[in-house]
Amino acid sequence: MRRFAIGDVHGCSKALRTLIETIAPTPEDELVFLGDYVDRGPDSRDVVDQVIALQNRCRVVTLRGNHEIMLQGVARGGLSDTVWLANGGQATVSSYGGSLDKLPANHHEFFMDLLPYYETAKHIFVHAGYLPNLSMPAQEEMTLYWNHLPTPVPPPHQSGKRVIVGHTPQPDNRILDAGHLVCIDTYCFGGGCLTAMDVETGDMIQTNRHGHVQRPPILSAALTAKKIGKSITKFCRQRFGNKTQDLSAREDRHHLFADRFPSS
Ligand SMILES: [Mn+2]
Repeated sequence: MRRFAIGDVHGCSKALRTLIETIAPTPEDELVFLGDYVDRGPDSRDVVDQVIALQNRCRVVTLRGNHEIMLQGVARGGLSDTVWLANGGQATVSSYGGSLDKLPANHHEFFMDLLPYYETAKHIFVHAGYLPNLSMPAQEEMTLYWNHLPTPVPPPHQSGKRVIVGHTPQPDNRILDAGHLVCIDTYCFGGGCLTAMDVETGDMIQTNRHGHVQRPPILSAALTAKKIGKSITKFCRQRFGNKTQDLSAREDRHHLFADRFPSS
């Protein structure tokens, strides 16, 4: 059994489709979604459809993000939609054909059933963050859903469990890994990528909003270094090829030395 945490999808349905295909979950695997399925990206409706369909394929844990709170506040709570529409909600409304009245019943159920956090023996999964000295049931809504991670990040949670969060966008497709706290929101809708992390092995799968698999940053950095190394080697061979060989010959080295420091 593998357990993956999946960061903020934000309507990036192509990224999610490729991510799920790449994970290729079996019925024993567990996928924990950290919330913010909707808003900003192009197809929130399709994202929700995909997550619902996934429930027939493997174990799926779906957490609530602040964007689902805003959507539900508007769709069911009678709240004004002004703030939400300006914060990515317009894209969601468009994906539902121009009105939240067109939300299917199973989508309403999906949003109703989202969890505030999820705890396993070794991990806590939550959308935004935690206060270290409070048990998870005692956490406040602002902490669970809304506040970005402070700098420096909070100390370990009192349970000693590693906490996996989304919500605070991380630049350059790199997750934030403080050991006791990991943030895997890698800003998919804004040009970054969607991250899935196997919480046992640390293995990561990343896809961009066009649905392409991204190379993990460490690997691509290594490849870049290799490329640069190769081109430097090639340049040196072309420019200094023979001389380099000459220098390694003992006599010539002696000769060179003699030129620089004339004995007379
Ligand atoms: Mn969020």
